Amino acid sequence: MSRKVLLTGFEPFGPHLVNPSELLVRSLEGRIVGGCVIGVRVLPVETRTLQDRIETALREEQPEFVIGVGLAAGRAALGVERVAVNVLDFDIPDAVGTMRKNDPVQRGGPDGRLSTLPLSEIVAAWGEAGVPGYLSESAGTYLCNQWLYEALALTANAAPHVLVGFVHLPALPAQAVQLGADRTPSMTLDLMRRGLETAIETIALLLDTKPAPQRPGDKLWFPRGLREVER
Ligand code: PCA
Repeated sequence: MSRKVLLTGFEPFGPHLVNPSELLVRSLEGRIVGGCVIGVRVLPVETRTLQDRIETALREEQPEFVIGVGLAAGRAALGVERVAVNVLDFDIPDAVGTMRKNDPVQRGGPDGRLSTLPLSEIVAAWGEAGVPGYLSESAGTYLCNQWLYEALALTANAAPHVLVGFVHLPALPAQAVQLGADRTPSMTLDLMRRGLETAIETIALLLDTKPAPQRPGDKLWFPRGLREVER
């Protein structure tokens, strides 16, 4: 049986007319990579609906792992994020005008949540594949950080286990031209795709060799996210 992976990208936001994360995940929709069938969602950059959209996608797809992808214009390479912080502090409003300053993602939640992807293995695999990529220590305090925090909260007690992580992308070459080539590093969509495929293959291989421990009787998707806790 093939594994299932969920990839999410984001719609364009702020000054950006395109979002490479949307183009990237759409280009992989329905494909099989590393024996994994890829399900895809593209999410609007809306803070109030983000948690619901992630939860719905997880319920519908029931993936073994999920990778969120977003644009971080100005970054020089792919960055797999180590941690999400319990902070929302926007520089610009979201796509529907909501601003959040010094707000928690989850009131009373832990200060940080750590990605459950095999981070060092992914970075090593990028190196071997010739894809520039690194381990990033901050996903920021905007929607991508919120995505990682919410997805980790929603899956914290999920059975079977779901691995969760986030990859930030640099700008596309055409965006670098628009934003100022002297100050905007860029990467082609093809190279980004090779990077994401490499990450998926690495995670799938790891799951093959080290399957997540299953607790007896754990058969169903069982989200115990923050809303379940609050109920
Ligand atoms: N990047 C933003 C949100 C959506 C996206 O693609 C971020 O880095 O938070």
